Amino acid sequence: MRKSVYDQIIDNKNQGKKSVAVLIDPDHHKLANLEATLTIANRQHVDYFFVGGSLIIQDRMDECLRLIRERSSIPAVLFPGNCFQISEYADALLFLSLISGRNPEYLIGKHVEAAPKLHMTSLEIIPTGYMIIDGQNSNTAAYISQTMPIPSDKVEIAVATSLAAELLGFKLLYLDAGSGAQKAVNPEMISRVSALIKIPIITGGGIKSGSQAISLFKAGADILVIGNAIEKDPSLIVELTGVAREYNFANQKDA
Ligand code: 1GP
Repeated sequence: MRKSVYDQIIDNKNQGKKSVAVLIDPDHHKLANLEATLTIANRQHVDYFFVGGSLIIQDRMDECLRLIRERSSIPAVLFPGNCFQISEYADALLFLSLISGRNPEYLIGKHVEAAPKLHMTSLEIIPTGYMIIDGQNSNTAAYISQTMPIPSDKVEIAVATSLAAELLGFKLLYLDAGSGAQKAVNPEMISRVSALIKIPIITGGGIKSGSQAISLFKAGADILVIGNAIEKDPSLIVELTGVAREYNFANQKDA
């Protein structure tokens, strides 16, 4: 039997293994493009697909996930922008609480609305502390949630928020500069957070190159999420997974 997604993430963290997740926004992907991305992702052994978007307008979530299931054995993890983005065709769901903000709807309100439906699914639910970090351009998630991102130079706020998330029992932390961010999360912020917390760290938003990926891995990020740059050029998957493999080869320890 396949390990749960979270057990896999923890095993990887214990072994010092870094991972790459390809973000699929069902609104952005035409199915033909998605097939091309899946082919490269399979060949390059991408670790996860994250599926979701801050504002999905067309209802193509199930269609996308069915295609992923049909063509790939890579786990599909829902990264929902709202409580309608729930699908049985995924393996797991990041149950996101927007802890960088102070909007009760995104801290607990939407969760109460989604919980009865989630309870009836077989999805693996992973409670995740989600932080929006300023990525130097407008951020759809911040706009929709009516919250303010953490400024990118306020490392101490990100550290304190991360510590609170771990103490509250969140199982993952996600520091997100936002889809299409001009500036990815500062490696210095990741490094200060990862020095103090034990739960795995996901980061994404604005990652476009292997060199950025290396700095974020070195700083302590466990999973990098890349969406826009791969939508524009799916062959970037080769570079990013190559960087992760090299890093893992040089740094991996026994569990
Ligand atoms: C956004 O972290 C993800 O929530 C990915 O961002 O599309 O900029 O890679 P990009």
